[in-house]
Amino acid sequence: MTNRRSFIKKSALLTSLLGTGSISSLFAKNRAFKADGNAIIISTWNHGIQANEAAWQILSKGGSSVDAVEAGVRIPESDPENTSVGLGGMPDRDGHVTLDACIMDPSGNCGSVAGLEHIENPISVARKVMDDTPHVMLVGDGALQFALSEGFEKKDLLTEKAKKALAEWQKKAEYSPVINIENHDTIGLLAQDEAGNISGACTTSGLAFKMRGRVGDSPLIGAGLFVDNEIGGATSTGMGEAIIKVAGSHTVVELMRQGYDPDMACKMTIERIIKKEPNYKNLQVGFLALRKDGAVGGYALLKGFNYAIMTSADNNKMVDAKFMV
Ligand code: SD4
Repeated sequence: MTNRRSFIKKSALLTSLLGTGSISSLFAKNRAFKADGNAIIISTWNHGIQANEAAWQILSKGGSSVDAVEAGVRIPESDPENTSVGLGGMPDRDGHVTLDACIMDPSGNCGSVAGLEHIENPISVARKVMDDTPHVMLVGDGALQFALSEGFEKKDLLTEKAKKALAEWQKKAEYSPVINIENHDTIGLLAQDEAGNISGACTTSGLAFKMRGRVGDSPLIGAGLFVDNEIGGATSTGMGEAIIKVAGSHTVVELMRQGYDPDMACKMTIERIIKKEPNYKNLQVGFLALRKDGAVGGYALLKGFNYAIMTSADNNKMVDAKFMV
């Protein structure tokens, strides 16, 4: 019996136990969204289009979802024009570009780095932490030391564009990290390979002009990313502090386990955030979810969140997420 069949069987059993309606009919409804084959990729924001293309290169050759998610998010990481991730990311308020990233594979293995400086592709360092150390997470100088020992090149990641933006911000230096739809574009990417296995990656430079040492949701397994290959995966973008409070991505996956479809699981997680954040109208949070049967969904707190879905070599498109407010 294939994993997919046994998953559907288990889920159907679970659903009948919970009395939440028919999960297999939900699957049937959403499956139409997928082209032939299992491979599917979803990722946050417009830069997801290029990231998906790179991930597709791996999947279309029969590669694994974990290789695909890593290859995908390396594209925006290496783009100096992209100011929220990797090279060209906005610095903290003292002028340091500090990067956060994590990766999770279908076996539940995970790797993460936080506050990593001078390395263009933190996702690949996170992958090395996962593959080559007994640990899940390395931070700051320790993460840099590890990266250098693995042969990663040390670089200055602060571009002229980011320097200018910092100088502009320093004129007032008002530290009020309210994130809105214009100024953030962390990439979270989920992929399912031809074998049906799901992995995820998430990478960011975090909030622009953040306090030195501040870490958001993106490198935290369960907050910025979570994958359970029996059920599906989820990833997030937006105000990390709000996402961490509800262990956002883990919550989305657990809601899918209970039988909610990906859109609804993301929406219900945002409802939890709203309950805990009196200031919710001034912050943006978006979730993406990919279920084991290939159904996908996304939901945001505010209008403006979009994501890229790729289901075949010639089907890679942007979708506007539904939103609460
Ligand atoms: C963070 N979630 O560090 C990230 C920010 C983000 O695009 O999504 N930026 O809180």
